[in-house]
Amino acid sequence: MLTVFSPNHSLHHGTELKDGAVTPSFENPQRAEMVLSRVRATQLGEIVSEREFDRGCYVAAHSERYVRFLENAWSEWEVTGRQHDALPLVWPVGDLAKSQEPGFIDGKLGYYSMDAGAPITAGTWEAVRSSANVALTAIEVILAGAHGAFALCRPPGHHAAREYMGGYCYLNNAAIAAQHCINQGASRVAILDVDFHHGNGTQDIFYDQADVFFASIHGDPRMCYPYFSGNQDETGKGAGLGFTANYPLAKGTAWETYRDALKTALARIVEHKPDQLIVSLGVDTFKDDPISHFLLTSDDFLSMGALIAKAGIPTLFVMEGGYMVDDIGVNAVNTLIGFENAAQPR
Ligand code: FKS
Ligand code: ZN
Repeated sequence: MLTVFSPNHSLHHGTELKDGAVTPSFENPQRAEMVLSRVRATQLGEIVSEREFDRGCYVAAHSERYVRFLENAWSEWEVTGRQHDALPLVWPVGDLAKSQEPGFIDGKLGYYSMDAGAPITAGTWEAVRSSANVALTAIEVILAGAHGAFALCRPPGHHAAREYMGGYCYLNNAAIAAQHCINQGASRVAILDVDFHHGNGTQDIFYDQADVFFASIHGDPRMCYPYFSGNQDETGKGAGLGFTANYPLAKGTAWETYRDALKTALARIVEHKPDQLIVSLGVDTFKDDPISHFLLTSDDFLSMGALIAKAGIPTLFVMEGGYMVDDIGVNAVNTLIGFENAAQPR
């Protein structure tokens, strides 16, 4: 299977608030390097760089003014004399949410975010743009006829909605790739999100669309981040009603229970008859993940890949979360190897 990777990911290395202090983010550059070296070590396949795409490909999944905010945020922050990471500290909620875009960067940061988990640094935009280009480059390989491909994206994307960032995410790489398929002529696409955290951003982007089916398996939002989305009764709205499916699972869930949810989700996906499947591949469902609460083992990821392959749909894997850095490479690549070994090449 082909892997697309960009060294530009390392331009982004942010901080987060943890236990009352500002510390280096769990979402660090080493994560992508560990996955890349495992791709090499297992000889998964060719590794290629991303190519450039039109900014219109990002605006297909996000609003124009949000993309403009991301492009300009660091320079607007820098002119205020601050050199540390730009983080929001105030958010519009309730009636305030209908407010207009503020003129000052501190206001814009809150206006375009869901939490303080997406720091903006000097290199963030370049890394974010490259990450989206990695996903777009890889989906074009699928559109050209490959049965599988791996977009080694960093930063991740599934918490980024049409008009906000959060949870380490800025542009929604999986959503941008899915909408690209539709814009290139696909009739239907499916996104399967197996990251431990609910893909609230992807859900938001496609909530009222019938052409992109979104299914997510994740920690129950009553107990787990992002807390405010991912319940079973969220199924879409308007034309998109019935085209979102959520499978919240309790903390402590291990493979047998997870596998049943995965089979159910995949059955729904097959029913949708998508031309392409995009998997938001977070491996923070691993038993030793420092910020998540499922109990999957490294071998379980092989089984996960095999089950996904059984759906028989051309599949793009897009890297999302996973914070046990020692095992992130094995777990991510096991999923891909499990898929490859079970897939029927076209
Ligand atoms: C729990 C604190 C939660 C934020 C977690 C963000 C998770 C991000 C992710 C992504 F794929 F986007 F990277 N902190 N103690 O893994 O979903
Ligand atoms: Zn996650």
